[in-house]
Amino acid sequence: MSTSHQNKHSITLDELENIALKLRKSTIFTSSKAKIPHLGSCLSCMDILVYLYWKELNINPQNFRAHDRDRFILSKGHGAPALYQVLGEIGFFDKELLKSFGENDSFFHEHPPKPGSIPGIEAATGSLGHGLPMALGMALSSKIRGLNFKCYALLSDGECNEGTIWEAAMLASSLRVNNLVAIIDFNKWQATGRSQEIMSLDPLVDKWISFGWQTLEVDGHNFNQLEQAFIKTKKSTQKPTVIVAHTIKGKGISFMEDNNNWHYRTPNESELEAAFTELNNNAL
Ligand SMILES: Cc1ncc(C[n+]2csc(CCOP(=O)(O)OP(=O)(O)O)c2C)c(N)n1
Repeated sequence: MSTSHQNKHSITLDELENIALKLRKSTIFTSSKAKIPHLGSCLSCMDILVYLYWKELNINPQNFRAHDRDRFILSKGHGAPALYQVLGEIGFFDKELLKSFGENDSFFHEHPPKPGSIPGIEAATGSLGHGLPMALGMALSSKIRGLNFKCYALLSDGECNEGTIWEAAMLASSLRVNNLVAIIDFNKWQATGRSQEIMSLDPLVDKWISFGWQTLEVDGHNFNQLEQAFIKTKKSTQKPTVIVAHTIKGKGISFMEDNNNWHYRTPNESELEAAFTELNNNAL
């Protein structure tokens, strides 16, 4: 079944599960082939990306420069291999192009390149801490120009150690930028260890509440909970919204789940086969 042209409202949550499964497979395959790291990070946020692109964002891949399109910024830019799969699957570009991922002269880099290089990429990210401030600027421009689009930024928990996140958080609430949504992929790991041990974010939910945001907490692998949360973002008349999404780094592959070695490792042939077998067995 082609997943690219289905009506947003007709697609079921079960279908989203199958899309996410398919894209987990292709992400693992391309990252292994290119030997590009951050698989654990990609699998952690895949369900959130699938929900956003198939159910939430008002972006037409056939008219991806429309002035009033919603903006999505992958602030955790190292999750780019997952985003590329999503953009290719939904029709922003020919998926065949993704075969060049990681090769010399490929458009598809380890992190999202400058806007304009790849359809659907709104911002060059990778240096953590900048996607939320950029999304805030875009959300303000939406209001100033009366265009009424929404802006979304997907952050990682380690990224919330950056001061720029909290500067943007303060400014967004003080300017009542209610068309801004941050989603935190809260997998409790960073590159080199547990977020709790490196620089604790506790109490993360209370921090965002005290910064004046509508703050929601969900299981980031549960499409039903994601749906309920995104419905609430539209009801906020004054505040920006943050969705703290509890996730599992490496989600979907038992030997990668909650194992931070997969921040930097890529699978060898037998691990790749084991990963595919597991994903095939989990198809609905
Ligand atoms: C400003 C900045 N410092 C350091 C890095 C190197 N780096 C890449 S990923 C990462 C941390 C990953 O942990 P987290 O941000 O929580 O994301 P996860 O992979 O767990 O989703 C770091 C420090 C970076 N990309 N940007």
